[in-house]
Amino acid sequence: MPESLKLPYTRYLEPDGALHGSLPEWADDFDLLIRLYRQMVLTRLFDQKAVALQRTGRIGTYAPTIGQEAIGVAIGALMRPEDVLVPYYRDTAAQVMRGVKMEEILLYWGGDERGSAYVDPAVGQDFPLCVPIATQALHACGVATAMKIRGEHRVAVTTCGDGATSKGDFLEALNVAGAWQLPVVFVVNNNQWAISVPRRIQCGAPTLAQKATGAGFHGEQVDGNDILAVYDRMRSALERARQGKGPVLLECISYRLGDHTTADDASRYRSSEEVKQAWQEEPIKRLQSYLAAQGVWGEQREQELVGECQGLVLRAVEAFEAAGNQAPDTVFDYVYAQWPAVLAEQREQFRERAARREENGHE
Ligand SMILES: Cc1ncc(C[n+]2csc(CCOP(=O)(O)OP(=O)(O)O)c2C)c(N)n1
Ligand SMILES: [Mg+2]
Repeated sequence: MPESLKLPYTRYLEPDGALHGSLPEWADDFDLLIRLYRQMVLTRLFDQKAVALQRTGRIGTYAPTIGQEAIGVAIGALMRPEDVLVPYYRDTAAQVMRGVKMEEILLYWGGDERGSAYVDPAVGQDFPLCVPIATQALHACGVATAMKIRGEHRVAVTTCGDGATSKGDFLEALNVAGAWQLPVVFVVNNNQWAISVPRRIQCGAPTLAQKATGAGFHGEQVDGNDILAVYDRMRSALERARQGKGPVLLECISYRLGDHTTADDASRYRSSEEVKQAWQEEPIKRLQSYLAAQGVWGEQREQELVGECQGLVLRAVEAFEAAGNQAPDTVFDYVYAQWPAVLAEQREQFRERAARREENGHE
């Protein structure tokens, strides 16, 4: 590989929690590390509950974040309230830390529009989830352009998967970000799979981070299962963008431990050995082992934490169930500020059909 394309790769913790080199100064703050650990545990417990709710028919399709908690937690911990998160569908951890309620996330995956109408003002100007792959990268550049024109010291952060980096939208976003030196951070969650397409055939480039080089700005790789590494590099990326020094692309190398979504069965296209191997690298156990070795974590604290987080998840489920169902025709409400006439007609037809179904005894 040409020297100019050799980009940094950062790891501080080995998979077993042992130190890999020396830690940056900020990592001496054990209260901070325990806060990060707590958020990863909360994210995983929420995730398990969400999958269980889908399996029992209480929400629709859900995209698990299992194995990728370090990435979302680092983003959520470091962004400032005035920054703008332009997320994709595997950003539960970051969204919750920004102020999105867990019950709102369940409402979203339950097909309820209230799941994208965040009630906590702390969420600020963050965007709702984006399902069309990579389109959010362009939205983030629009946001960052506005910030730059107004001379604000704010950053737009957008996330996507490894597969998304093959989309034209993503590459167009990188191009404009580099051309205009926008205050935007692209976080690529390289979990090795785009549904059933593995990273090795997704793209011919040795790294995804080097796509930034082609667009004229800084890219680097980080061990996405090592929250200390993600936190450190994200911190520096945000600082750089905030100071007007241009965009950054952070390729976080992780692994999708779960199915793509609850509608997928990953055992059809990847081996159980591969998944078993990936479990050895996962982020929660890694930080837990490190904290335990430092003497600041143990069984008692673990049990208390799990109990506390399970309580929070349970309360979110109760709030989700108490919200009740929205009228089915609310799907028409949020697409256009001014409705095209044809949609008004379709909504009327939809209502008539729903009323007929009800008369005939269907739900
Ligand atoms: C424009 C568009 N094309 C196709 C899809 C269907 N789709 C949903 S997720 C996905 C794979 C995305 O993989 P990746 O970017 O690696 O993210 P991951 O789900 O692995 O986090 C595809 C093709 C879509 N949502 N939008
Ligand atoms: Mg992927």
